[in-house]
Amino acid sequence: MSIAKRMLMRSAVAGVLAALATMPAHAGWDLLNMPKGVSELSREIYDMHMIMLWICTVIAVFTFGAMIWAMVRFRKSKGAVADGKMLHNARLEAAWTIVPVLILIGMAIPSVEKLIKIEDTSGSELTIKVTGYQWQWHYEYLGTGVSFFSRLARDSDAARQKRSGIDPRSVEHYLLNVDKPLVVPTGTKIRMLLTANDVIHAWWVPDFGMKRDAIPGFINEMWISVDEDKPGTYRGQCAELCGADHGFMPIVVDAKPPAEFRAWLEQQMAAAAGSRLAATE
Ligand SMILES: [Cu+2]
Repeated sequence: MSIAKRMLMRSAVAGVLAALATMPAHAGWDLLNMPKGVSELSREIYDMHMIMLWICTVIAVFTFGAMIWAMVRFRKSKGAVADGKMLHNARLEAAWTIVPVLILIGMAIPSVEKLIKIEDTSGSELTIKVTGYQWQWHYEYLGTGVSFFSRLARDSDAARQKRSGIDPRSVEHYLLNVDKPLVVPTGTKIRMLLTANDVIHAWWVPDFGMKRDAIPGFINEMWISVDEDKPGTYRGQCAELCGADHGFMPIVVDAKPPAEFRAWLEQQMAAAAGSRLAATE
């Protein structure tokens, strides 16, 4: 390589590095990765994802590095000639079979552990039945008499209508708000039973690390446990194309500390009992 060429190459590399270094930190790089989430499972899934990502990165750097090095170092223009003698190497072949097998086993063991944990709903303290409808969700707190529908917030619904004249940017959490959020306690293992009343839907809140299909005639199970120190509002959406308004059945979960949740549930139970009484009179 001539000196001029080499200098050009170096300044190009330096330019790219400088451009990367000066990129604003808020350019949304964290959005490239999966969210860490706020639940026990989501954190464990995130950690495992990162470990596997780094294993794959090291393997990629090593294999592509060796390949590129071999291609450049032994290129034809440099007069490289194929070595006719090295056609078979039993030791090398055994090594490149055994090492990947060990890596795969090492990755499979924690994966299976997590899969089993995801399916294990034992020891849950609360069961919520989630039913998907075209196009809203129904939540039922089993054994309490409390149940309600949760649908797209009316201001979003008004703004989304054709020629509504309402600027969607003026609506807070446009298409991501509901009239009545699902309320759950933090630090509690909650079993969720998922089904649907018409077509297949899927209940998905990314921050909980869990998504499951809601299928008519079937009951799917999953569990969540929101971190004790992370009460707040978490948003999700239906994740199974379920018809024309699939994009208009968001999920909002309000995670409250257990005491606050109990107070809320008692209030809802009293209201539900009151309306039952009124219906029978
Ligand atoms: Cu849907």
